[in-house]
Amino acid sequence: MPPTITAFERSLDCGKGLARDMRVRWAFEEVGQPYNVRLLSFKAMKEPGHLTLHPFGQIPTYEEGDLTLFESAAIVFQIAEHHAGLLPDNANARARTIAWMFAALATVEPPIVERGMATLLERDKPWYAERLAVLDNQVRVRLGELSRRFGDADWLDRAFSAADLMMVHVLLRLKSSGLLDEYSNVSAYVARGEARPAYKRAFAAQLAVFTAASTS
Ligand code: GTB
Repeated sequence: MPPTITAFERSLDCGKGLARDMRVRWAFEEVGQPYNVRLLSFKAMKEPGHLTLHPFGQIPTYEEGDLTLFESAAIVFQIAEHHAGLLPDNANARARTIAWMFAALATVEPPIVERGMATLLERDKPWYAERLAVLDNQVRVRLGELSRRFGDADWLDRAFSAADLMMVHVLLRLKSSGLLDEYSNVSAYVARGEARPAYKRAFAAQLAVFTAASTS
C-alpha cells in the first residue's frame, strides 16, 4: 500500500505549487515512489480526526502502515532515508545535506514567510510600504548570503539532494516578488529545480487538484 499524504482540497495559492504538500509530492516523484493523496477542506483540517494526525491541524501529513508524520521536512527526510536519490551515501555529505535542510527551514524560510504574510494581511495598512521595504531587505540579506555561497555551483552540496528540494521550494515563494531576479545565480538555481522532471510531475499533480476543484 503506498503512503498517503494530505493536501488542500482547494489550495490558497490557486495551484501555484506553493503549499507545503508540493515538497512531499516532489520528493516522491524524485525517488519514483507512488503515493496517495487525501484532500481536506479547511473545516476537516481542524476536526478531531485530522488533529490526531497533525496537532496543529495543517497539511501535509504522511501515513504509512502504523507510522504517521507531520511537518513537510520530516516527511521529505523520511522519504529520502528510505529511497535512493535524495541523500548522499557518504556520512559527512549526508550530515551537510541535513544541515542545509534545516537552514532552508530555520534560516531562509522565516523572513520569506514573514514578507508573504505582510503582503497578504497588511497591504491596506498605512505602514505597509515602509514595512515591506524592511521585510524585502531582510529577505535580500539571505539571498545575498546564498548567492555568495553558491558562486557558480549548480546545487548546495555538489549533487541535487533533499536540501535543494527544500531550499528551492522555500525560494519559489519569492517568485512573484521580483527579489530573486536581483541574484542571478539564485534565480538560475530555482529555475534548475523547477526544470527537473520530478518537479514538473509534482506540480502538474497539485495543479490538477486545484483545476478540478475550480470546475466542480
Ligand atoms: N511547518 C509546517 C510544514 O512544513 O509542514 C507548516 C505547514 C503549513 O503551514 N501548512 C499550511 C496549512 O495547513 C499549508 S501550506 N495551513 C492551514 C492552517 O495553518 O490552518 C500554506 C501555504 C499556502 C500558500 C502559500 N503561498 O501562496 O505562498 C504558501 C503556503
